[in-house]
Amino acid sequence: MKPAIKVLALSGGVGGAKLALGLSRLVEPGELAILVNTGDDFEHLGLRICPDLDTVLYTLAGVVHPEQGWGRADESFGFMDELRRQGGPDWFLLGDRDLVLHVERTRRLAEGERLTQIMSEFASRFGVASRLLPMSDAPISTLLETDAGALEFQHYFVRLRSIPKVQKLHYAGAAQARPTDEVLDLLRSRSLEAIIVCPSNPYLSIDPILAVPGLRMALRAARVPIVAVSPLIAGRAIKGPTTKIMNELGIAADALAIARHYSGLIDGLLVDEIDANAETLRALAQTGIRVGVTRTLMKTLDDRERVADAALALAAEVASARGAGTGTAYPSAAPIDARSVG
Ligand code: FO1
Repeated sequence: MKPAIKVLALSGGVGGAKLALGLSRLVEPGELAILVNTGDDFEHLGLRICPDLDTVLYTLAGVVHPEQGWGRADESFGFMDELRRQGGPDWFLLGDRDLVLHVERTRRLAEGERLTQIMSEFASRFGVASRLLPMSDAPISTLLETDAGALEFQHYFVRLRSIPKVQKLHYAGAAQARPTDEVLDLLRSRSLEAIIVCPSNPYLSIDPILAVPGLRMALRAARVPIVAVSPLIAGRAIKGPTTKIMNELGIAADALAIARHYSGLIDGLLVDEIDANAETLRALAQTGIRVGVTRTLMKTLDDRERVADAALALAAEVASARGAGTGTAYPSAAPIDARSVG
């Protein structure tokens, strides 16, 4: 029998995958599920590419490229070299080993298999005990309206290096999509104890998940603490265009804006110690959200475990403040360097 899931993480690609790895090391094998953004997915060279799912898979399997945070560490580029020689589109790098996942996924989708089943089998072949759950089996595409026109995410992010100015975002296909039975069953299960929103881009990685009809409500209806880890440190994101997009959308890039963005969804927000000044903490306390503080930069494996530990400790605090009493996901005391406020 499969172990019961205790913790569900909501994640995009690189940053989210790092925290998911930390979480996976703090719970028993098989007790973590990761609900992954598929708004970055696209068709390229006739293949279905799912970058965030593959990034989380490679990270948990220990085969991810350590500097890039996506793709595989042990990789060759014979396919790309030949594609370039033949004049094919070479702006999106596909390593030879990585390519196998895209080819297999495309073949199996064409045969009618669901993305959830395919990713579950990839995960078990990679020896990953955690459950990888796409946010939906239906295709959803994050579209950015920019000063260079409407762009699919990978064209904006990789081909145009996030240079165009973003005016608006939408998630094409979301209205027709639905959460999978696997996700709904998990959210109804009595074993679930905490939901952690990873420090992924709120607009590009977490909002597409929340745009799947019924999913936001199902997350709240699970009645377990929901804790987000702020993706910002001193008003900057570690990687990617989070602050650039916030500025372009006219939103101040700070922890308060993240708390407001997730208002109505989260019970707790974990912020970096650099952001834990009296003024910010006072403003955050007024939102009614419980606040935890730790160093949120995740360079080493220890960092990932520390941030995961602080997020679970904050969830446990929310649960005990609610009077839920027993059975928190992480019943230990708050970690040494995680203070909590409010
Ligand atoms: N990111 C890049 O910056 N350049 C690439 O050529 C690239 C290729 C790529 C191939 C497979 C894959 O799974 C991810 C890839 N990424 C690449 C990363 C991806 O664009 C982003 O990290 C995510 O979509 C954002 O979460």
